[in-house]
Amino acid sequence: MTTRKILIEPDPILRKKSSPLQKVDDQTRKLMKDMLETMYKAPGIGLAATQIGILKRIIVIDISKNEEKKTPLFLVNPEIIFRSKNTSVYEEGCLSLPGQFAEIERPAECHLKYINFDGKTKELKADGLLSTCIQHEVDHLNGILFIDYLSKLKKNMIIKKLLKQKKSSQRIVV
Ligand code: GNR
Ligand code: NI
Repeated sequence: MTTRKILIEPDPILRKKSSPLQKVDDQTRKLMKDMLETMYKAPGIGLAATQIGILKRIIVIDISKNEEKKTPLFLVNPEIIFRSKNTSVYEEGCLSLPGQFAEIERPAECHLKYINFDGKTKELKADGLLSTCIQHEVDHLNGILFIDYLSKLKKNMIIKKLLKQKKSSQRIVV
């Protein structure tokens, strides 16, 4: 397995819409394993292919806390087929927005249709953190970041800060 580089906002690739896959083949499975390793290493609880610069509709998630009992989810072509009217608020972070956190309100429950690691069509009912994480990741596939739900002022402040961090890190010559 190989870990990949995670793109940081502002990056135009993070704003692109990803395309669905025709099938889950060995190359897809290799990519999903690399995504999972990249996510665990970061560490994060979810990762969209968009974040490593691959514009395909693939997500990996593992919200388990226990390091020993890993429960990875591989989601190909995820489609949210139900969103609850009631909402919940979570403090969200994003590996593409390092050091930035904000409370985001989203539908509390969602139902998902997707293709699993073995290429089978499945459905999943999610609530709590898993529901939030799924919605956060599906947003990535559509070029949306959680800062898009904040006021223009807050969003622009975060983007400015990240750009500054990027420029200063680029000045360091190894
Ligand atoms: O690691 C992550 N934590 C997190 C916390 C609350 C809501 C969403 C997330 S996803 C994030 C990893 C990430 O950036 N996925 O795209
Ligand atoms: Ni994210």
